[in-house]
Amino acid sequence: MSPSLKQRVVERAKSLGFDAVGVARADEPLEVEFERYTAFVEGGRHGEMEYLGRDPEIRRRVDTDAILLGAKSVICVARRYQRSAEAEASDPPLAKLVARYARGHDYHNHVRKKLRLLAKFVRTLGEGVEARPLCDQEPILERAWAARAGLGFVGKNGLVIVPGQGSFVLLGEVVTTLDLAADVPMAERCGSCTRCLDACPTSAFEAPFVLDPRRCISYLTIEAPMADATPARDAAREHLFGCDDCQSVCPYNRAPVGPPDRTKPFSPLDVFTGRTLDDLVRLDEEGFTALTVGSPLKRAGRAGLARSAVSVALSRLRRPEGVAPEELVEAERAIRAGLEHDDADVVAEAARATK
Ligand code: B12
Ligand code: SF4
Ligand code: SF4
Repeated sequence: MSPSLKQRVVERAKSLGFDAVGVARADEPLEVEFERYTAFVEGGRHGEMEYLGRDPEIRRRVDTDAILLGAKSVICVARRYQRSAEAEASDPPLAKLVARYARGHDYHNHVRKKLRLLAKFVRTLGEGVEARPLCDQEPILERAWAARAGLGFVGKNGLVIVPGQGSFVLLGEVVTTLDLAADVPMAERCGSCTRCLDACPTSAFEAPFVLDPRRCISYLTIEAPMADATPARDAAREHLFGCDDCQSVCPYNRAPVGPPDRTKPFSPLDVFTGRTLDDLVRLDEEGFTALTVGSPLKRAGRAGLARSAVSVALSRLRRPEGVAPEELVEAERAIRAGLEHDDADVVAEAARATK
């Protein structure tokens, strides 16, 4: 164990643009966190996200050859993406219907590129040192490792909150055979606050810390846009892709934001400018590919994005209080486009407007 090696890792991570760094021991399996995961899957909460039920053992430990045999440390990093309120206020209206992390370029590419560079650096720190970068895709419990690495604490909304930075951060890891001094986990700091639980439009929290994704707008607009969940969809309102409501209200997200160039990759892509809901519903395959190239929105699929656009339109027409007249006109156009869509689920969603 060498604190100086760790210091070099932390400095390199920071110089690559990560906002927080922490280290957890990789050779101690997750225990209580793994039990929570098991309960989650046994309760069927993963819904259509079948991948979450696979490879449970990897979710318990990362020091086998499934991730990295002989791993000693998990270097956990966070990349903040919160932009200033002023910058967000001038986002195109369509972009404002998209979760903050997804308005710009697909963050996976950005964060993975930096993680690869960090792993490359870690390999230079000792003879035969191995290091593997991970981000989002691998079957590991990233929030549990980040919390163990003292990067932040898990809030009642389930998000890792980094004190001084907030929860609008993306997580990544470098798992390595290098033996680094581990950090100490942080105590939870929510206290008696329940703002996130109260703000959730679809009551997706079963209890503090425990989310049922099948009611979460993020799941219903990104992972399973064709899932049958009418009550939750009706409650979703102005959410086209993802949801930030349980983070927007969190007092930890009032921390001052950094200079705009730090969050440039998360500024809305040009494709949002001048586009409306009905434009999304009318996209053909070619148009969808052009719109979503390099964008996280691709994950919803063409019909999925159209269905969510129709759902937003439907909620505007059903509850027009506070909706601007031009937004109602836009909603009517989106419903008409939905009724002519080539996907039966999109047509069925639009047809609800006529009932
Ligand atoms: C599948 C997935 C989803 C699913 C399901 C989420 C879920 N809760 O399971 C859906 C689509 C709903 C989703 C939504 C979002 N996601 Co997501 N998602 C993932 C993914 C790929 C896997 C998560 C997973 O394994 N779930 C299974 C459950 C059991 O594990 P878990 O979510 O870590 O759950 C923990 C809690 O249940 C907690 N817990 C349960 N009971 C208790 C009790 C106590 C006392 C405590 C302390 C903790 C606790 O412990 C569990 C294990 O640590 C991860 C990446 C990864 N590989 O980890 C990203 C990830 C979690 N998502 C992320 C993001 C950004 C989001 C959204 C904000 C996106 C958006 N704006 O729409 C929302 C947030 C919703 C929310 N409130 O959690 C980030 C979170 C960053 C952060 N700061 O925490 C991650 C880490 C991706 C990344 N690399 O940055 N996501
Ligand atoms: S992301 Fe939205 S729907 Fe999901 S738990 Fe948070 S507030 Fe609820
Ligand atoms: S809103 Fe309150 S309860 Fe929810 S995560 Fe933030 S501090 Fe914790």
